[in-house]
Amino acid sequence: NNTHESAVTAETAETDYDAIVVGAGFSGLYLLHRLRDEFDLSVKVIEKADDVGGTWYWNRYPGARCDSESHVYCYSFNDEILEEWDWSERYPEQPEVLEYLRFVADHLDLRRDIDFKREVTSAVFDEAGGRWEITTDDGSQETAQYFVSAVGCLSKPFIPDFDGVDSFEGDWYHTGKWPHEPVDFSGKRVAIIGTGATGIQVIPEVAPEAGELTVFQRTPNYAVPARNRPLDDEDREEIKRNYDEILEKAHNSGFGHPFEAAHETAEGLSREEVEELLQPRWEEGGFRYMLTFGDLITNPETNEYVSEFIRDRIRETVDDPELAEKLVPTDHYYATKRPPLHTNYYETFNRDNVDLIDVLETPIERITPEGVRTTDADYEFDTIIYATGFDAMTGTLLQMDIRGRDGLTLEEKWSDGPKTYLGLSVHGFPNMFTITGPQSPSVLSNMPVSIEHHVEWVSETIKSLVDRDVRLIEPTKNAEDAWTEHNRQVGESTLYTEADSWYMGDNVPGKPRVFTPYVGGVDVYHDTILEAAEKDYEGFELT
Ligand code: FAD
Ligand code: N01
Repeated sequence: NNTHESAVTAETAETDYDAIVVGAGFSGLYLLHRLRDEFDLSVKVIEKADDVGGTWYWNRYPGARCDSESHVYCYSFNDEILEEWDWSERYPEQPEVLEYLRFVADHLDLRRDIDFKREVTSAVFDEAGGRWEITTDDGSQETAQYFVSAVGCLSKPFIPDFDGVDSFEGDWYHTGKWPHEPVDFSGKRVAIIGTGATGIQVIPEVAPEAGELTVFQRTPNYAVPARNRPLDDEDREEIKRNYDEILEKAHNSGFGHPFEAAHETAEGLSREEVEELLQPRWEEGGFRYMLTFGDLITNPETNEYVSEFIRDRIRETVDDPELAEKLVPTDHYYATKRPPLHTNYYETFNRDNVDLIDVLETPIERITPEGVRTTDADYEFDTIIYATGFDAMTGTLLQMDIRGRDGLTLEEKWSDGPKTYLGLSVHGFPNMFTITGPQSPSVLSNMPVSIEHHVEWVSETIKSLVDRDVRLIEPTKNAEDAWTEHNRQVGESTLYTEADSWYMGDNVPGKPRVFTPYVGGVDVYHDTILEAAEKDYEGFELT
């Protein structure tokens, strides 16, 4: 038996709260409601921003918009909220999602238990007291029996370590920490570095306003048309009439969207037959295209067909054939890096004021006071936009100094990559839970669905343990090892591990190369965590 002998036999020491939650985005808001209003527990949420919203508070760049469809990019737990809130577009823009989360916070009277403008700097497990001590940037400390991280998977902006970033004399921004005031690009010489989901949204918005726009691309990306459109009353009524069914489908699907793959495989079909199946999905737009075939991420033959269809559309759209070839991805399978949706992305490269620099051919050497130096030339800019992504999935968690039993830091524990049980808990860190933690479906799903599954599981667990006077819950090392191994095996049975991506930690130099999200499917995963709870927390030690 590998389980840890609890050194603590005394009663749990007094605590300020039953639970302290870090973060007031989708996850933290719902946790607060569940723990406080459903289960009558004492909770404090600590949030470093000055408002709720998380992702939608920070990512205010032009063009920031959801890729999930609005009617499922929301909470499903409250009928009043579902009934009262009306979405204006198929994919909501950042201000609308932020407004929605503000509406939820007001509707459920959440703000009174959130401390804004406080950043958690450390969380230390006090073994003798069987409680967590949480310290914030103002030097104050509070204690709780449970410590729940709701800090998000994409909340630590990443800027490459170019020499001279701070020497740039113009204005510069990271998309994930965008100012609250509008940024004026009119007539300016603007650089955008990065062509991930963010770059692909911001580039078409900045191009018409800027004097000149230069895009620095390292890896060409496959983008599928979003085909956004306004929703009218008829659309909304239709959705609301069928809401129970739609949400039920989303919650029981592989990706948290209310649709599944239309066809099993493209293997054995002719190119013409495949194209006939892809074309209507392409016309519909959005993630439905990705789910034309069920074996997209396990079968290279299927994937090649689906990838080639996108490549052909890029070649059709971009007027200059040489430029088109630079935009055509060939180094990775479609969807093995997060697949973006676009509105006029490829079309933007037909504009006279837009240039593309291939930084694989001519890498960026440094940022200069005037602009960007590549191995080929010096470019001068008034503004640089870093659309260079995030230290994803583990970055924000590890930014807090989290210490478990025997003073072990989470950073030490995860030095070879994250190890968890069910993506929710870590051996050596009793009474700690991670919403959308590594090794859970999280970023491979429509996230509000995965967030609801986690929040419901964690809040019900805490409630049941408090009622039963259980002091500590901690996964066993065996259970953690087995989950980590399972996670690795499922990841390696797909094409994901062949691409350089932030799913694998490749974007941050020095990060261990491990496939981090769980790819077994939202539905399968949800059944797994429910079953563990039903079997009186199988894989956990309760003391
Ligand atoms: P977050 O929204 O990231 O909230 C975490 C909060 O924790 C933040 O407010 C942060 O300030 C706070 N915090 C972090 N560390 C600390 C600390 N130490 N102390 C105090 N506070 C702290 N997902 C989809 O499913 N569909 C989409 O279409 C989609 N679009 C996206 C678009 C963009 C631009 C980005 C960046 C992400 C997108 N996502 C999308 C993912 C998105 O992050 C999730 O859907 C969801 O918003 C995450 O909610 P969360 O509450 O878990 O985390
Ligand atoms: O970040 P990314 P993102 N030199 O890491 C490039 C969610 N999201 O902010 O591909 C030059 O994907 C890097 O190049 P390469 C979504 O989950 C959702 O765009 O590594 N370039 C890449 O092009 C998404 O996946 C939505 O070669 C460098 C770019 O910067 C996640 O957030 C919208 C570089 C970073 O792309 C992150 O997306 C937006 C360097 N040194 C975001 N380092 C929607 O749902 C990095 N790059 C709509």
